[in-house]
Amino acid sequence: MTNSKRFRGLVIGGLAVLLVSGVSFAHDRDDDRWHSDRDHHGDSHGRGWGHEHGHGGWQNHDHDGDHDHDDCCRADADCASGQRCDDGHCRAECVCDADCGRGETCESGQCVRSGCATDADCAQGESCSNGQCIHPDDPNGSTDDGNGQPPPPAPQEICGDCIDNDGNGLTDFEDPACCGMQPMQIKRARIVSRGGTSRLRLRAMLARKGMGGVNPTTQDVFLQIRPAGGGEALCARVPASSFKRSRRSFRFKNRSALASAKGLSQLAVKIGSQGRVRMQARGSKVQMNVEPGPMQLTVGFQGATPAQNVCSGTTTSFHTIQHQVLVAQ
Ligand SMILES: [Ca+2]
Ligand SMILES: [Ca+2]
Repeated sequence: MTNSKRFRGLVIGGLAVLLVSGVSFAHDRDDDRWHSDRDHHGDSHGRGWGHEHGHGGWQNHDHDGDHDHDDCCRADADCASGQRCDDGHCRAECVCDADCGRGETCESGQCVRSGCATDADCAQGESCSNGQCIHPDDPNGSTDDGNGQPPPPAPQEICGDCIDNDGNGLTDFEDPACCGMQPMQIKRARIVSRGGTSRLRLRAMLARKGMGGVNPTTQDVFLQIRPAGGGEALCARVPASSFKRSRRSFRFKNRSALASAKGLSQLAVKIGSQGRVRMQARGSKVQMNVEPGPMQLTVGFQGATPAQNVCSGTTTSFHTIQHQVLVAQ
């Protein structure tokens, strides 16, 4: 082959390569444009509201026709926990503390109640104490009731109203909130049921010593009886003004049908040496009705303050000795 023929051959070969490459480039451009159009088509519909394939929701469509969930939403309920629907998209509740309310910080995308450094960190009406926002009506710093109001204070036992105020099952002088209990020793106890009332005879040693400070002419005296674990059967109050004193003996006689005595006709207290105290109580129509079984008996002397209350009590079992007649064992 001559050099001129070899040169023509090379030129023709080069042109052929260029032609083939040009076709390939043109096809690639079309292909790119097709992909671009398809991507644009899919994106523009996938993020719309219900124009694709009749879907009315928040599904995205990729070029393979698959339906994938994205973060679009109409309401907070469409979003994952801890997110909220903001302008059609699920977003974290917060990004920084500034997105949260007063007294809250942003933690892991959620606003949480935080401690405080100054009163300015707390809600209106609260103050910052020991790093916690507290309400003036809630000095212990307990949380509010969810409505911005402090919870009501826990009920306290009121001694001497014959009500279990704090709901712990113990009324007045039965309740340790009113006074400590001296051990009572029953000498005689007899209860005869008479329908709605009972005949009562009771003699007891309230204390063998150390109780000599009681004074029924300055302290109201209470006699309480309740079945163990049950409701109050009797809560009788004899006011201090109803007692008469004779040396170291104090006696009440219910001549005026004193209502608070609940049918007790007599109640006597005698103080012996070394603070020994004995008590008797009786009544023919005492306003109580009890069944056989263990019963708690309590006698309370109400002082000017709860700290000055003095109590004696015991739990003893009553059994039937004859029809409607109960005695302590
Ligand atoms: Ca009470
Ligand atoms: Ca109570």
